[in-house]
Amino acid sequence: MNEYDANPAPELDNLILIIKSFLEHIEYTLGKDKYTATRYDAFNALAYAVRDKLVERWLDTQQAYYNSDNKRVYYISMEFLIGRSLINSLINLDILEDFREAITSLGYDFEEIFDEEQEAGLGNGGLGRLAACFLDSMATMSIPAYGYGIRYEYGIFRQKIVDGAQMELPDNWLRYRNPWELDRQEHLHPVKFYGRVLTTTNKFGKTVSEWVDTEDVMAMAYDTPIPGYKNNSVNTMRLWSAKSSRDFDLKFFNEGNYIRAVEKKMQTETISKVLYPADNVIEGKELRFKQEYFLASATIHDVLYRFKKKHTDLRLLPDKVAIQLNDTHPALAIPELMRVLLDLENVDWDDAWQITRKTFAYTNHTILPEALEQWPVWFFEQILPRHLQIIFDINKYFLEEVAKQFPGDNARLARMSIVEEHWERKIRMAHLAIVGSHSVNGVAALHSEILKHQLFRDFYEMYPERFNNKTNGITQRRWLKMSNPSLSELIGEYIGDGWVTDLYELEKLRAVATEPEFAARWQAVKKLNKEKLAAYILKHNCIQVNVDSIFDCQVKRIHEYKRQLLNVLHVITMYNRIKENPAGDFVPRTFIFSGKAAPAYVTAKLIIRLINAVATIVNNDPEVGDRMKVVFLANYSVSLAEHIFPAADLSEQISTAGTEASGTGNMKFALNGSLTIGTLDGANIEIMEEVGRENIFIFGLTTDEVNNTRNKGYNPRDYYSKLPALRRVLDQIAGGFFSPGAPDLFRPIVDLLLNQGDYYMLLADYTSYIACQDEVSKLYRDQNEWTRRAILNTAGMGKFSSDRTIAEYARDIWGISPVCVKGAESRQHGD
Ligand code: T68
Repeated sequence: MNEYDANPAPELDNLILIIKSFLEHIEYTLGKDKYTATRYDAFNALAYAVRDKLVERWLDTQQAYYNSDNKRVYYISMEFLIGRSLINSLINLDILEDFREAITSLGYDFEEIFDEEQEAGLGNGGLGRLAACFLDSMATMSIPAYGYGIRYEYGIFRQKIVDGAQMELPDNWLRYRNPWELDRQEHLHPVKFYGRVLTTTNKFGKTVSEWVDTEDVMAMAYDTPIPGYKNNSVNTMRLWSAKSSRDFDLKFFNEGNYIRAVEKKMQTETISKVLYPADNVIEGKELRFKQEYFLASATIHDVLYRFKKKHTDLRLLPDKVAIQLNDTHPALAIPELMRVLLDLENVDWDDAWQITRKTFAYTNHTILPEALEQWPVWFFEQILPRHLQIIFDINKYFLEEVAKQFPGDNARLARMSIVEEHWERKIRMAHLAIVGSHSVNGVAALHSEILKHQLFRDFYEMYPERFNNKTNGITQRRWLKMSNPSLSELIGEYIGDGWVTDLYELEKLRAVATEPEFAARWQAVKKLNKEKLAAYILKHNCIQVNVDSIFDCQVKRIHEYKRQLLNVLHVITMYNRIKENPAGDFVPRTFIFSGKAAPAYVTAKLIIRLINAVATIVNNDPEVGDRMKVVFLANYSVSLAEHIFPAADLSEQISTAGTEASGTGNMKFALNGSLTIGTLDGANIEIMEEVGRENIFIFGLTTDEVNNTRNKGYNPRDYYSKLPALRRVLDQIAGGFFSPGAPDLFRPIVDLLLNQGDYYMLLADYTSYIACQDEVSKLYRDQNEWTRRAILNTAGMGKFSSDRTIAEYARDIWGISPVCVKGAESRQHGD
């Protein structure tokens, strides 16, 4: 072969193919030409060109799963907080640079096109984002997995700040189009509601139940491909959308009242309209209950449909199917599987129960009482009457078991019952989930211990083998490689790219943490990222921040237990110190807050107003200058988070010990080289273990101390009397210093702390928090030492890859091994 025989420029061929695909989508998919195509059209054409690439691998993957007949896992979640998909897909398919070159050659600004993508905000916070990280990890690890959820028409609301207060706007994310999804008109399942149960005896003398006179809603599937990182695997996220049934149409439209019929049709379709916007609280609304059953039922039918393509014996189900419940929200899948097995498949109770228990596993994400689901029995009576019978039967057999193991312990029976009998009768969904699963896990070591020894203590005594821990993780593909390209490149230069699929590789950074050139470049990257965030802040908040100040960030949902208010107490303390000593030498800080409050959560919304009110006073005080700025970034979302983490110096993880199940933002910050100031709560403890006690700022009461202090009788007023600096801050808030036009505006906040018991113990932790913040400032003066510790933080993040978490789920809970997918080359060669 001579040089003329070889393809002269395969790269060029490739570019031409990309350009061709892009232009064809502009013309044939979107019906535009170069004169009429907008930037948004360019985004869509690009997304379709990428989707074409995904689809080829997707089909191969699904075929490989079918052929291998390995066990599969179904991750059912009411939330998937996916964020944007374009860059992530380009990275995972390893075609980012080719596409960048091709699209840039057409005269487009690649970054501007990315920014056109609407993000899929189908989640509230940690729980929904965890589900999205898990999808990425499962695909990357070639695990035969499916994410099942709801295709909400409206995702998490968009937050605007108007006069310092949160305003909610609808997130109509599907208004234009969603280029990533494929509608599967053929995958329709009827989901039944209401009706009554007919009980008869069949010819063998067996009691049979039939759920009749139901109102059916159709669940229609929309599939989104989830690519693994450079491995040819593409998994599926299947989201259900509610459509009224044809039967429904016939019944109501034939009645002749056309408008009324259309109205009713719209009503049934509201099931998948909107995501409930509360994080860590449950609003006991009927629509939410219906959403949960809608997801559970459609998914169970789909799972069984797929299982039956290959198998007939339902007793094999647990060998072929694992179902992971993302909190109790989809736990109605347990009685639904029982119902299908008992009533439709004629399986007897004992077998059905064995199958069900071996198939399900439950993850708990919170111990806050207001977030534990309990549905009124009368909801079931009206909406799911057959499920109520089944749950009562499950409970009956379960309590018999309890009574056998703990004879005469009636208090225990009442505590453990799936049915709460006090006041209004309710079904305790967590108890149902524990009893109906073979595995119950918490999401960080401390949290899992609290489950075993406090929240679910009785259950742990009875079923110790069911309880286990799976410390959360995050995907480094999105939270480092994609969102922090400069740092990724720097790391790559020194230790290679192994960390992208094996995060423990970051340990190699320890060896270069003090190498001057590496450290200097590390600092330069951080500065660059801070400059980018500063530009964002200037554009959106009209605040000029000092990029040499500490970027001190607390970004997460606004919740009392997360204690944004404690952070505000520090902000005001620092402000007062500057005012008392204007010529003092202060280490400058930029306090960055971002996060949404549930629309009905009055205190959380007031905290947002307080942050903005404090910002107004501090930022406009000439005496303060650029030593201190307070910024509230509106509309916290996955895309905004991707800007913030790379630019942060300090990560605020300051929840009351024992309240934050894990936290995952803590991991994203540390991965991007921020130092953490935190309590011994959730995964902070494990972060401390991994990065070293000397490389993290720990303060505050421990979980035991919190409990003891509470039991002894905590009096927040003691702190108010004892601590003049704290007293001054609280008096300023209560007295209208930050709300000159409305002096009583923030009084309720101080009232919570001083007169209503300060449930989350901010005042008890104030002194140690402020002292710890002083340590932070002191260290920041020593940039070399700060940088060394920042590098050691990144280096210690290996454990917090969601790949590790998923490997543990797969091994300990699911019993699933990977199914590798051959690449396109081998497909062409037919092997
Ligand atoms: C979070 N929970 C935990 N709940 O708060 C956090 N709740 O510590 C943990 O890291 C994360 O889960 C992942 O495990 C939530 O995010 C919710 O969003 C939620 C939504 C609806 C109802 C109740």
